[in-house]
Amino acid sequence: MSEVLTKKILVLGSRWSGKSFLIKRFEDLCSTSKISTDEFVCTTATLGKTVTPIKYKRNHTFELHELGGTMSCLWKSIYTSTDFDKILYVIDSTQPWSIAFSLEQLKEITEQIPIKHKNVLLIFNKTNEINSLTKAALMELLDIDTVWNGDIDIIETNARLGTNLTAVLDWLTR
Ligand SMILES: Nc1nc2c(ncn2[C@@H]2O[C@H](COP(=O)(O)OP(=O)(O)OP(=O)(O)O)[C@@H](O)[C@H]2O)c(=O)[nH]1
Ligand SMILES: [Mg+2]
Repeated sequence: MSEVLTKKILVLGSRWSGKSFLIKRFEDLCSTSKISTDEFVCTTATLGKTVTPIKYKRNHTFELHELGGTMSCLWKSIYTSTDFDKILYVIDSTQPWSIAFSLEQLKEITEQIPIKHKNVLLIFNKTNEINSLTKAALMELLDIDTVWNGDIDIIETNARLGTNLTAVLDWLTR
């Protein structure tokens, strides 16, 4: 019987970007294989860290470690003291003013811990909202091609509508 290894996933991103909402959606998807998009989901700002275990398909288990955006001054003590397999970095596509700072922060983090770029996923969340920027506009704004040499995976999601959630889970299994 093959052994099921639990991957530790660090979930970061500015406050209000949708980390907790996405995690709630992943939990629902993994436990019931469907999500109810008309259900009202309430999240509150995450203070410190939350750890959510999820089991995906038959043989993938993940621990999602979310660090709340309001406590970003404490992030370093956490991400440097634990080994994470992958990082999900959530960006709010409706808030272009917070994005440049977010990306600088992510770059700094990836220089401080031994994680390969292929294990970092940028999530453009809240896409398809009336005030969201397109992927092309975000990539230009973030200068992705220069800063990351095009060497970073990006998935657009909408936690409210449930768009591309399985694409993120599949990325985690790689
Ligand atoms: N319209 C829309 N709203 C979203 C989406 N994802 C999250 N939200 C909303 O954005 C708000 C913040 O979501 P959270 O998941 O609490 O944000 P967070 O990143 O965990 O925030 P912190 O814990 O403070 O760092 C909530 O009101 C969510 O309902 C989305 O895809 N579309
Ligand atoms: Mg949160």
